[in-house]
Amino acid sequence: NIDSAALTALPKAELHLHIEGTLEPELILALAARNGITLPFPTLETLREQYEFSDLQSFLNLYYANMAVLISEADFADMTRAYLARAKESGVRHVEIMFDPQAHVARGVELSTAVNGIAAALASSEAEFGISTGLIAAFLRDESEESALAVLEALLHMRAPIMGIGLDSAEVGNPPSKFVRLYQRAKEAGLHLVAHAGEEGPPSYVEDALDLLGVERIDHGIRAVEDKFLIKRLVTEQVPLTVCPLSNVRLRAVDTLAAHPLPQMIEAGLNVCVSSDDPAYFGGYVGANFAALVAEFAWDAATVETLARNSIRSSFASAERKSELL
Ligand code: ES4
Ligand code: ZN
Repeated sequence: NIDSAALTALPKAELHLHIEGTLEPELILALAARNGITLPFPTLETLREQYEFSDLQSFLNLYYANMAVLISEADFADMTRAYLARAKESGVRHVEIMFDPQAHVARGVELSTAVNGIAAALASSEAEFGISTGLIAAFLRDESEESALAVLEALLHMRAPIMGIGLDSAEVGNPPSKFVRLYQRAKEAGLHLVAHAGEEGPPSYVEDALDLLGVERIDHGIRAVEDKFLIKRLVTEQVPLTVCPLSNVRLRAVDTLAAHPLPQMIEAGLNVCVSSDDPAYFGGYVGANFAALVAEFAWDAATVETLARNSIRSSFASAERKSELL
């Protein structure tokens, strides 16, 4: 069994992280006070009582409600800096951060406020935290493709410093086929392509994200294990899967950590790595995800090293940065 200091010292890339999901309850209340916002759950005690989820949607409801405290560039910058400080404690050396532009625009917050606030914190990340960064605009799959296209055009027009696009929010009933034009446009613009698939949705969504959207990475992908032909393909193509064990437990995508498919995914030769998803909501950052896995499965150093190395290899970091971290 690898000890926690050795775990932290291993260079890791976090490839599946929603920055809005890093808002800790304390920061939510501090930002609410700063902005004069009254929340439905205005105390730490009542807010914390809401963090028990039955599925993805029950979490998304709270996640979107809590975003109401993000008003100014400083709010977005403070949230991002707080995440980077926590990520550093987990030994994260590179992060590709998703944000949900449509969720902020829908609340009347300017796109530039969200983008500039997050970008301001990312600009000093290497110097301040030793963490290289990239930004990914994630689109809400329960909204229309037209809405996503309009926001993507606005991001391109303002030359937002994004490296790619993603697809998140309520999966079932919102298949990849809904977003073919969005992904075509992003590819034309030279952006990297990722999408959530196979979190709650069926294995066919994973296949369609690859074939219809051309994604380079799958976020989650755990339900791929239900389809042996798909597993074979994902192994052959070494498609990166960003697996989030504590998220899957808390959103009831799996019954228990012991029942999580990650060990069988590793065994099958899939290119898996570990991320925290929405760490303020799911019980911890990357370090806590690794610690829970090591405790549950009694992994040796070699298994953990493979997962950490996979995360760096599967990142969109420069070849130079990758070789620094490998
Ligand atoms: C998300 Cl865990 C998860 N799944 C889908 N969409 C999301 N947005 C934020 N967290
Ligand atoms: Zn996610």
